[in-house]
Amino acid sequence: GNFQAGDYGKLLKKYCECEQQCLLKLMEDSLRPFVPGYYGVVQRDGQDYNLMDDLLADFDSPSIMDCKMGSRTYLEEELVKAQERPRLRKDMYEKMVAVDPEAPTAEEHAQQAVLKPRYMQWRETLSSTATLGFRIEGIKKADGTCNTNFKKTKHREQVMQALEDFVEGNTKVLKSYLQRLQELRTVLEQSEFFRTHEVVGSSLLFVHDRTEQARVWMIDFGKTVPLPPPLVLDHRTPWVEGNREDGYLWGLDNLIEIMSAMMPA
Ligand code: 4IP
Ligand code: MN
Repeated sequence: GNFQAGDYGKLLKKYCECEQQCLLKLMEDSLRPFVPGYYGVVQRDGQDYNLMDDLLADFDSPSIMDCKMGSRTYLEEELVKAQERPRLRKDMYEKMVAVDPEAPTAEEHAQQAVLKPRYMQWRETLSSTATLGFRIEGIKKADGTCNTNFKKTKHREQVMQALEDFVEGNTKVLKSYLQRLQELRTVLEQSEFFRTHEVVGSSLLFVHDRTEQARVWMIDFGKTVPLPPPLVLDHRTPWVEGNREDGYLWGLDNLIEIMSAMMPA
């Protein structure tokens, strides 16, 4: 897999230069409290890893949720690649058919393959990514039960139901999450890093436990890339090819709105 156990409280994640560059910059940015601490590159059995904080270390049987943020989950360069040298993806065709045998077009059925942007866009419209600017990727509860079956969790009510199930009706936990998301939004709106990067495929990691400690961090920066200066993003303007917008803050606005609506009056 992508991870290997580090020393206590630390985590080794398979080296990715893009992620390293982001983590290095984030250590100097106002977003630092919202990302795992980064400690450089280490080697194990000839493989390089980024060493970072294990965000779960301080929790006792944590409940965990991964929300992938943004209205677009692939980099614009994937579109260019798919045009210039199209690569037929059998694996993505198979993942598509497994969810919905009707989803591929006649041509895609004939070639038993799809292009990556087509697959990614299909996933975006099947889930809440396209309509809400975020999607739930997975939830692991304190009792160990895991649910990654959110591919078709699309509508506001479905998302709310999944969030409801995640916090198990605990208003204190919900309130802590909401506060943390509001703080994060304020910091994002002022962050130099955020203004100058396209943030794609990055997740918010939600963690709470029965002590009702609840935190949120930004994770996964493998597709977070610097913009060519002087280009900056507001992360709310709708994406059109070339503008590089990622819909991250639009998604966060929607997530905050949905969680607020879950709070008792
Ligand atoms: C995955 O699809 C995710 O979108 C991955 O994105 C993506 O990786 C994979 O592309 C794609 O197959 P499912 O989640 O539907 O399985 P992420 O890493 O953000 O979760 P990258 O990062 O490469 O776009 P391929 O090309 O790695 O298979
Ligand atoms: Mn992720």
